[in-house]
Amino acid sequence: MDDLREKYVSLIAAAADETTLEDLRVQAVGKKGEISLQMRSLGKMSAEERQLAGPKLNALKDEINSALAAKKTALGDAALDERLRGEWLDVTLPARQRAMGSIHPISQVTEEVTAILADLGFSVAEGPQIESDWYNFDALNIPGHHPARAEMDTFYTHRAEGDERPPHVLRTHTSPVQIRHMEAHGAPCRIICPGRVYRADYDQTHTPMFNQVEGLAIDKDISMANLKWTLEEFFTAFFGTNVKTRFRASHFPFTEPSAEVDIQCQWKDGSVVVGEGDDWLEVLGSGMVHPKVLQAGGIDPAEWQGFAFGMGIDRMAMLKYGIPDLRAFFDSDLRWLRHYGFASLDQPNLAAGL
Ligand code: 2NM
Repeated sequence: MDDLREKYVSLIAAAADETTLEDLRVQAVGKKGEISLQMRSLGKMSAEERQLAGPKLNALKDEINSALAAKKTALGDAALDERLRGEWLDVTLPARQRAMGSIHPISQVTEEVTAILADLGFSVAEGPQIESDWYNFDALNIPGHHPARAEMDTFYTHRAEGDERPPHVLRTHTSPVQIRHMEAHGAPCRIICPGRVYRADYDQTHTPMFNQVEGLAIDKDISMANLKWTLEEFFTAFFGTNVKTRFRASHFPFTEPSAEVDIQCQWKDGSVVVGEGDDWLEVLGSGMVHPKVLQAGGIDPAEWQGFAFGMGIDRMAMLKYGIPDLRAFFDSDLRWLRHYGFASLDQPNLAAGL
């Protein structure tokens, strides 16, 4: 028995893995194991011999079983330690480099303009980019023969052969959204309509698609004074400095009276600085909404009046961020986007001073 004990204790101690250990278990205390065979031989012994050998064999069996269990635990712990060493992760290491996009200046400036005008009580309205000619022209007091239709270099869609209805157009301004809003919600109203507009024109300062924001405020006592204050608040917030404005009498079919608005600026080594100097830069068209336009929107011009304005987002972005070429906005040149783009986690808000 002592030989058996010594043999198995040292074999178990030396076992390097769980398979070896299991083999040892079968060999020692399995059904046909050495110790089990010894136990079976107890039956052939005399009563005295059995009384002596029985408890010793049982004790040996217990001892080997607990040696097996202890070794099994030790092997498991070692395996776990080994795995933890292999799978160890340093969470303080810097993260892997990731390709990061940037916010396009047009998106950035649209958000900035929206934030400022939202703070002044305007909410955003949107509408289709493909419009009927009624919403794009007629409702805005631009009849079929009006030169503005030609001036606007409109993109027309095709009608099926034999379909005599006037073709749809790619909207040339976002004003149709305002007509739709008047129809749906009536007066009073304060909305801005940012979005893409289309004109068949392409040179240094024109692209066939560009972005516009138009504003509309309708109430019982709205005047040009409200328009002037709103725009001056807007420019001052947008450019982050006091900006003088100049209103010049102008003409649009959809407003009467109409004004083009210039902002104070100065030319410094070939680029323009807003808010200082005594030059002027035209940035916006505006006026009091024409009674016929209110009527087209289902609003009674005897009861209500309103101001409207429209400006180019792309141009405002160029002015604020010193971007020289309009066409580069739509080239999808990654170097340009990285240079002029904005961090996605650095979005404008009024509390941060935009
Ligand atoms: C401009 C200039 C002047 C304008 C008018 C309207 C509407 F639909 F309310 F009549 N929306 N926008 C407007 C007026 C737009 O853009 C240069």
